[in-house]
Amino acid sequence: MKRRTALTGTAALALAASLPLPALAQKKIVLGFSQIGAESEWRTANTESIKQAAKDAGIELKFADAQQKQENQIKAIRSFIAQKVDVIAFSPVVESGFETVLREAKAAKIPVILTDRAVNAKDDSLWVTFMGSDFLEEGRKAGRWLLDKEKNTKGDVNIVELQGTVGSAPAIDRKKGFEEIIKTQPRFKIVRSQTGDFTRAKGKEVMQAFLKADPKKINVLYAHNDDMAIGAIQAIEEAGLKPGKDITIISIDGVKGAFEAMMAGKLNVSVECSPLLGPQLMKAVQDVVAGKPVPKRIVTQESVFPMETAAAEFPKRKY
Ligand code: GYE
Repeated sequence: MKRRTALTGTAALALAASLPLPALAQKKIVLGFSQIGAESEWRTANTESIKQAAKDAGIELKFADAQQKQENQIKAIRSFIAQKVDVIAFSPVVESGFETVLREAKAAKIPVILTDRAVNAKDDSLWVTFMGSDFLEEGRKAGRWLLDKEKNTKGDVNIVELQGTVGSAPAIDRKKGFEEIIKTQPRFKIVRSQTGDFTRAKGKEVMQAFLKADPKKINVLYAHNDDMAIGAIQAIEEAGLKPGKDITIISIDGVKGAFEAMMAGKLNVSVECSPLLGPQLMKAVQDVVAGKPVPKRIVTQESVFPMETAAAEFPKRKY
């Protein structure tokens, strides 16, 4: 017993001696992060992941919530530049209009990391890396699931679409990817398409309007995220219809709320989009500060969860 303790003590001393002193004395990395807002369950999980990962990595996080407004994000980025943070990261609410402020960060020699959503600026030297999902592929997965589900049916399939925030990368690409697949079979028709801004409240409101306009014709709802689908489910029930049966519902994210809806038989499928970007963001921040190379694009790996798999998957879900 005694001998073991002694050995452990020696080992501990040796370990302490081998630690490079400058590493202990190094100052904390400061990361400025501009978050979009708190519009969805996805976003809340993303914020938690980033805050927790910063804590775990010993990185000082300056967190700013833009409340879904681009002007607030631009202000936050300018303030991070003024504070001379080590790295700036942000999730751009929309794709366009960030060049000027990105150039300001570059001029101040502060590296920028894009997380979750992309920008459409031509000059890709304005950011070090972009980490997040492949939204185009998510849209395709949604489309493929629907084509497969309807493979033995005949006649028109009328689809209504709830789009995400206008001008945002996920809204643009999830629409494009879905359309790319369904247009291979002309009987699949998007009869109405409108933004629900990624929120439950807006999803419900727009679905109510869709139902009023065409009460009998809607076969499928394609929602760009789970929250809008959940809002729409309420509207469908209030209209006296059965969500998941009278109207097939497809959405994206795979948050817990979607799993609950699937287990209740009200949502048919959710295409996974992981918000747990915190750990890989902190790793990239550390690498960038250490001058190590980071890949220009880091893609999140994701699955598709049909209703039938929900009960088995639910206990494993982390967001
Ligand atoms: O799907 C949605 C959120 O940018 C991937 O934003 C994200 C999307 C996510 O509000 O729920």
